[in-house]
Amino acid sequence: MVRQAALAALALLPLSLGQVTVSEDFEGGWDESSWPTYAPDCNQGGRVSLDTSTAHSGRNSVRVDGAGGYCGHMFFGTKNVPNGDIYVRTWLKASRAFTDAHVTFITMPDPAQGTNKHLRIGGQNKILMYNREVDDATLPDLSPQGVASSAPLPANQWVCFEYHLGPDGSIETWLNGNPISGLAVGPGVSNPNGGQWQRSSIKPRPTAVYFGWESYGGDSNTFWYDDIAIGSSRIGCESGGGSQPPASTTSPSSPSTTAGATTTFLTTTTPAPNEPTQTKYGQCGGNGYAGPTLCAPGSSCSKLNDWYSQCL
Ligand SMILES: [Ca+2]
Repeated sequence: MVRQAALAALALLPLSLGQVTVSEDFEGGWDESSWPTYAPDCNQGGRVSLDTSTAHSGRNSVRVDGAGGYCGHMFFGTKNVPNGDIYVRTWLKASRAFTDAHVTFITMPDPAQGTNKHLRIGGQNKILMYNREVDDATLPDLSPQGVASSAPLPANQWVCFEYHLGPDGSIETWLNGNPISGLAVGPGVSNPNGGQWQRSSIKPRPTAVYFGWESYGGDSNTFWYDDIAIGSSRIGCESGGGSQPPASTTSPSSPSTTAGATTTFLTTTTPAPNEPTQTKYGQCGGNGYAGPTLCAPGSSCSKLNDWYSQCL
């Protein structure tokens, strides 16, 4: 009853209040009491530290050095998550792109699955995916079509990663503000690559959100996190803490996304002097992408899916 009364009172508040419960840019340092480390099973080499040499906002971010092997895992995070809808926004930078191996960079204790079970966000088959620990289901299915419905996580650049977990079991995910179709399920959502996920009716109810690295094979990585915001409605990339993204020095010359343009997109143009180019293996196109679309000499822009083209 008390909780119902509190919720009723909350419902009377203007919408502008209470939507963002966490907003942290780490410019005041890393408060380990609010942002404790988390390694529930074992830790033999993972490390969390405040990094004053790279940041999305200001000078500071939190760096996680994750070792290979399961016991190399290490996270930091918060239990301050809202009831009901949970929206998480973080800016992050990964030092390496995903390989085919299964890894996690966000883990959430999820009592809906059972004791010490987690809802995980990570990668496999080189793309972003969700993993439900209790039955090892993935979203999307890791079929060729499922893999194509998600997107890789660009390496060596700050990206805005957002997701929504609804009390009805719905999931939504955005990368740099763009929805990823393969990383969405829920009532009214048609995801042809969500079959494995929807074989269970478990509705995730995470009690905490932890950011870091967990590897189930040999992959190691370093991640930086900055401008983390958690709330009960979508926060977006620019609000709720954090500054504007790095200004793009070129207007996007929009790779063709017309219907039926499914062939590999190749750019062989020689970059003009002073025109920014993307390094090999960096992102060079995709819906919503606003960075350099020309590739450094020796590589060319190859379309992997509608959301991601890479200099290869
Ligand atoms: Ca910062």
